[in-house]
Amino acid sequence: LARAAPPLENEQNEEVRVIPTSIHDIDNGKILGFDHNLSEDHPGFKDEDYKQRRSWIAGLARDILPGDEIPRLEYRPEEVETWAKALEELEQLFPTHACKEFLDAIDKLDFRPDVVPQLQDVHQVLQETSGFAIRPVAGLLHPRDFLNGLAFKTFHSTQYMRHWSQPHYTPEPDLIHEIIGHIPMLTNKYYADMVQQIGLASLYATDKEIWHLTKVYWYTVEFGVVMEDEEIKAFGAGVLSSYGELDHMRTGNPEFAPLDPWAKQPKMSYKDGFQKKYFVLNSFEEGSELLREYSQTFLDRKQ
Ligand code: NLE
Ligand code: FE2
Repeated sequence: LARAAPPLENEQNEEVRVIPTSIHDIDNGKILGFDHNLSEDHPGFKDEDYKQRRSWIAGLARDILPGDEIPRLEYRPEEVETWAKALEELEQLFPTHACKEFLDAIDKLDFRPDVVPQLQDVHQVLQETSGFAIRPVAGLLHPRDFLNGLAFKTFHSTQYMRHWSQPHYTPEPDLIHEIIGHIPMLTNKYYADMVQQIGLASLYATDKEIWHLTKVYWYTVEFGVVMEDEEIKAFGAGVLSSYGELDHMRTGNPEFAPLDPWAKQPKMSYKDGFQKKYFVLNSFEEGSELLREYSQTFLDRKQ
C-alpha cells in the first residue's frame, strides 16, 4: 500500500515539506478525529453494534488508492431508514432554503429514499460534470491532506451512516452529509472551481496558514450562504445536509456578513452546534473570482 513520502528534514532539523504534485502524493491515512473511538457526546457512543459497523466501513477506506473502484456497500435496514428520513425531511425545506444551483443539481441526481447512493456512482457523476473525484476516507483527515486533495479535484469522503437516533443533525461528516451536502454542489463548475482554488492555495501554505484556509473552507464549502433575489439561500454542505441547521439559518436569528477570505475568520469547531454567523456570497461566479484572486497570492510562491 503506497503512502505519501515522510517529510524530509533539513540541516536545522526543521521539517521540509514536499509539495504534492499529484493526488498519489496525498495520504488518506492520517485521521484526526471521528474514528470509531467515539466521544461520550456522540449519539452512537453506547451502541457497540454501531461502532463495529462503522469501523468496518472505515477500514475499507484505508486500502483505497486514488483511481481504485470504491467498494459498494449493502446498507442495513436501519441505515436505509436513516437515509430515507433525512432525505424526505430535507426535501421539504430545499425549495425555500437551498440555492438554485443546488436545486438544479439534486433534481438531476434523482436520489430515492429507498436506495442509499453508492460513492462509486456519485463519483462517476462528478467525473462527467465538474471532473471531481471521490476518494473514501476513514474519518476526519488532517486539514492539509484534505485541502491538498481539493487542489487535485479530489474530495475525500466518509462512507458510514450517522447514528439512526439523530437523522436531523450530526456534528461530524457522514455519508448523508457527503451525498446530500457535497455531491450536488460539486457538479456545478463555478462552485467546483471555487473549491479547487482553496485547495491550490493550501499546497503552498505554511502550517499556520493551513488553519486559516480551513476556516475559509469551513465558512464557504461547509457553511456558506448565497444571496439570491434578495433572499439568503444555503449552499454550504453542513447546512444542506442538516434539517436542524437549515431551519436554524432561517429562524434562529444568526448573523450574516460578506465573505472576506483575507480577514481573520471566527473560531470554528465541530462541537459548537449550529453556526452563529454565516458568510454570504453574491454568486458563485463572484465567489470563484474572489477565491481565485486570494489563492493567487499563494500560487505566486511557486518557483
Ligand atoms: N451538521 C451536519 C449534518 O448534520 O449533516 C454535518 C456537518 C459536518 C461538517
Ligand atoms: Fe463536509
